[in-house]
Amino acid sequence: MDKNLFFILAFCLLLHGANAQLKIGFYNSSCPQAESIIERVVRLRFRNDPSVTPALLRMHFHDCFVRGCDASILVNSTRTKSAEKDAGPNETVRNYDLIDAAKAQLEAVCPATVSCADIITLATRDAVALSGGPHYKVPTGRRDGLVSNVEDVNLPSPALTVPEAFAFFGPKGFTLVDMVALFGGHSVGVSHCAFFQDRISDFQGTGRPDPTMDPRLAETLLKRCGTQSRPLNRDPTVFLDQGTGSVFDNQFYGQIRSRRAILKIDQELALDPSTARIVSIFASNRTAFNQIFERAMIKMSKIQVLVGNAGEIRKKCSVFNPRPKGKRG
Ligand code: HEM
Ligand SMILES: *[C@@H]1O[C@H](CO)[C@@H](O)[C@H](O)[C@H]1NC(C)=O
Ligand SMILES: *[C@@H]1O[C@H](CO)[C@@H](O)[C@H](O)[C@H]1NC(C)=O
Ligand SMILES: *[C@@H]1O[C@H](CO)[C@@H](O)[C@H](O)[C@H]1NC(C)=O
Ligand SMILES: CC(=O)N[C@H]1CO[C@H](CO)[C@@H](O)[C@@H]1O
Repeated sequence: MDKNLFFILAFCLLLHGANAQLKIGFYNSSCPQAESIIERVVRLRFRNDPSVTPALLRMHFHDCFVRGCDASILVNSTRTKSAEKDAGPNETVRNYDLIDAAKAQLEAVCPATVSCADIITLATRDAVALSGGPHYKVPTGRRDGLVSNVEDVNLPSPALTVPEAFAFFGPKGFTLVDMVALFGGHSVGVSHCAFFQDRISDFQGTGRPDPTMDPRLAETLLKRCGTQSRPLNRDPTVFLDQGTGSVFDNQFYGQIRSRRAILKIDQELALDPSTARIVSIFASNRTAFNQIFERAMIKMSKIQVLVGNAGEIRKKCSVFNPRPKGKRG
């Protein structure tokens, strides 16, 4: 190849590469209303149902930790192919319809422009602020993935130890401090009894509750959930933050310091020597928690993102765009 042509080509690739990244206000000119349309959809929903915040936070986490933040969690399974939605941990992820509603409004104003991955990211950011959490500027420009496999879902179990949990977070670029801040997501929302039932009665075959749990809490939960061998019929839910379960604040950390965590992993954060001090700082300093949480959420929103011409901009978030030719993974 001609040497000059080579350099011109290389330079173009470089420019293109430099362009292809997430930016604050990526839709400023292509769809100036994008962020305000999403904010409005979330605000109207929040008014009737403040649990939209935990629903979106968990959806965002489950999306980003499986194949990156590419909206692969939104894709419906088909007759021949089970998507991420069908994995056990996604059973209780909700509010897919809110993403679809925002997408429909965006398609009407700026067709084929705003990705479903960005809708999840922005909607989560807005919901957190509505629940009392920090409002952060999050970069956009994510593209939607072309693959969603049920077998790819490998999310951590709530019975993990802190080192085991960090084995999930560390390789994705998070520090221990980031990880503890991300668990602050559990400041809002609920858990079904099934995820902690083993802690409240016959813990590890001892015939007694988990000794790391406040006995009064174990008693309350036992009344609500039933025992492990005789759980109550409909798997009920309890707030993960026993202080202010629907407000996004730092009280979750105070609760877990008082042995009032619902999930085993949440309790471990307060007990493990590697994280106890971080928990105590977050418990006493809401500003510090908010700052680190923001930073960690922005980091999470950048995991393995598709940018530039990679992936696609889905027209409907629950189905891949039709492809006349070729295959999908
Ligand atoms: C090792 C990491 C984690 C584990 C094992 C874990 C586990 C769980 C479990 C078992 C539930 C209860 C689900 C249910 O019963 O429906 C839950 C709920 C929740 N998780 Fe996590 N989680 C982790 C990390 C995170 C992170 C990083 C976030 C977000 C930043 C998050 C946000 C939430 C929220 C908001 C809920 C409440 C959902 C609702 O009310 O619908 N979790 N988590
Ligand atoms: C979009 O506008 C905001 C606010 O004026 C600005 O901070 C941001 O840098 C802009 N982004 C782009 C990509 O133009
Ligand atoms: C709380 O954290 C903020 C932000 O990190 C810091 O500037 C402030 O000094 C801390 N406050 C106290 C009382 O430690
Ligand atoms: C995907 O599944 C949901 C829930 O079953 C449904 O409401 C939605 O219409 C489906 N999407 C498409 C494009 O068929
Ligand atoms: C919304 C959704 O598709 N949830 C599915 C998650 O996976 C379970 C099976 O593990 C299905 O029963 C749910 O329907």
